[in-house]
Formats: sequence, structure tokens, C-alpha cells
Amino acid sequence: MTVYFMDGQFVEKKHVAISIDDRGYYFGDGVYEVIKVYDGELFTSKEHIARLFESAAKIKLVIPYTEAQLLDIAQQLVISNSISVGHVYMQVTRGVSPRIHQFPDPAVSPMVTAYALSSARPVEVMENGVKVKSVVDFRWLRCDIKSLNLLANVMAKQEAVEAGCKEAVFVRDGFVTEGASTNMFGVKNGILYTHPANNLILNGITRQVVLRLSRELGIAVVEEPFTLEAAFAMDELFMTSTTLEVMPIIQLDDKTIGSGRPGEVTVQLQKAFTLQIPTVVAGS
Ligand code: PSZ
Repeated sequence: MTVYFMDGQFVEKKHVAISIDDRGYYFGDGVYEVIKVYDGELFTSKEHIARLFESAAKIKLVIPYTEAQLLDIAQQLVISNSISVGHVYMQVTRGVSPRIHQFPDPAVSPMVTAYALSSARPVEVMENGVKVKSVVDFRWLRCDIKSLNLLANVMAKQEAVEAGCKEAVFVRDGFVTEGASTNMFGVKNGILYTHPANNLILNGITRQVVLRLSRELGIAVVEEPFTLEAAFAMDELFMTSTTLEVMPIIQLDDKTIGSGRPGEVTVQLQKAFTLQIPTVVAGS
């Protein structure tokens, strides 16, 4: 039996029913998070839940729970669904109200839904690396908000997948911002480059873990945008996300990156990242 969380209650998946008037459905008017589960433990959950509250505040949405309560809901979902390795998805919309653009007045209570699913670590892919495709970043200017509005990301990812690629690399004004659902990193002459955490990217939790690990390992980090041309010439490229962890990139468009194999610094960071997760699942 699959247990979901919806509007204050744990319910069997088949009994979950969301109103057509949910503002998430009409406008994507809400925010969300994905938290990885390793060996039944939530990974960097405080950071993810803190970011959910930050995203909500940026769209003037007040979550009707405390951070501790949301963490507890996530933990209960992991337990009741017997998740060992997987992820928890949580979303909050502005609630249910007849379709008008402006916020409902009087306000309605936000709709909180969540579930936990089993999902394997992409171990084999992480060893070999993936191809990615550059696409124009035509998103809005608040990419720092983890909003449910993902149409541009969906279009970009589809374009990449149709080209046989794992991910789309967004390029704005000639500069690489991030992936459709990942943060992008390059390594040149031993220096790690990534876009600064501003309004043009989501400040990934995995990105932040990787930056901390880099500093601990003595790898020089430059948080500055790099161009698509510079990306082609990097010794190494990789991307990060909650589910992809540290994912090597071996080809960008029609150009091989470095040797065409996962790079040295990438592998070093992959290993350091793996040491952060419970050892029982680190090998799987
Ligand atoms: O399951 C998946 O494929 C996931 S789970 C989380 C993501 C993908 N992506 C989050 C994300 C994103 O949506 C954008 C636009 N940029 C960067 C990221 C990476 O953020 P973290 O590391 O917090 O998952």
C-alpha cells in the first residue's frame, strides 16, 4: 500500500484527489522540494526544507507547518512506505480557489502534498558519464525559486532527450547558467568553475555540498559564469542534483569533453560525495 500525504492527512495513494481549482494546477502557483533517501535516512533534509520555506516566502506563500513538522511528515512517509533508497517529493500550492490570477481574498489555506518513492542511485551512469545538449535559457528571471512552473525546463529536457542526451544545458546571453534540473560545473587547469548563486540559477543543495567538499579538498573554486565556448574547452564538466549526485559529462553538443571519460577532479568529488552518504548504500 502506497501512502501519500495530502492536506494534513496520510492517505492511500488511490484516495488522493486534488481539486481542479488547485492553484498549482491552474498556474503552477506553488513550490516544491525533492529530498534523497539513503538507507532510510533523509539526506540534507534541513537544507531542503529550509529552501522550501525560502522559495515559499519569495512567492509570498505561508506554509501552514513548521520546518520540524514537514521533516516529520517526510520521515513518516519514508517509514510507512518502507523506503531504503529513494526520494521524498513535497509541494505546497497557494490552495484551492476559483481561477483568478491574483491571490484569493480572503486567503485560502495552502495545499501541502508529499510522497516517498524508491529510486536507485544512477551508479552505472555515474561511472561512464553522459551527453548533454545546450539550449537557450528562455526562463524567467527568478530561477532561484524552486517553483512548480517548469514549462521551460520541461521543453528543454525534452529537446535534450530527443537528441539522445541526458540533460539540457541552459545558455543565457552566451553564458552557461545551469541544467534543466541540475547545476553545471567545469574544471579547467584544476580550478572548479560554476555559476554564482543568484537569480539566474537554483542554488542546488548538492551544489552546496560539492562546493564545501571542494574547499575541504583544497580544490580552488571560482563562482563565476562561464561561456558555452569555455564549456567546450573545459578539461572536465559535470552536473549535480539530488538524484544525479555528481554526474560526469563526457560530451556537450557534438564536442567531446576532455578525454571523453569522467575527469580526475570529477571522480575525486564523486568519491568525496559518496563518503557523505550511509556506507551500506554507497556501493550500490
Ligand atoms: O529527480 C530528479 O531528476 C531531480 S531531483 C532534483 C532535481 C532533479 N533538480 C533540482 C535542480 C533544479 O530543478 C534546477 C533547475 N537546478 C538545479 C537543481 C539541483 O538542485 P539540488 O541539488 O538541490 O537537487
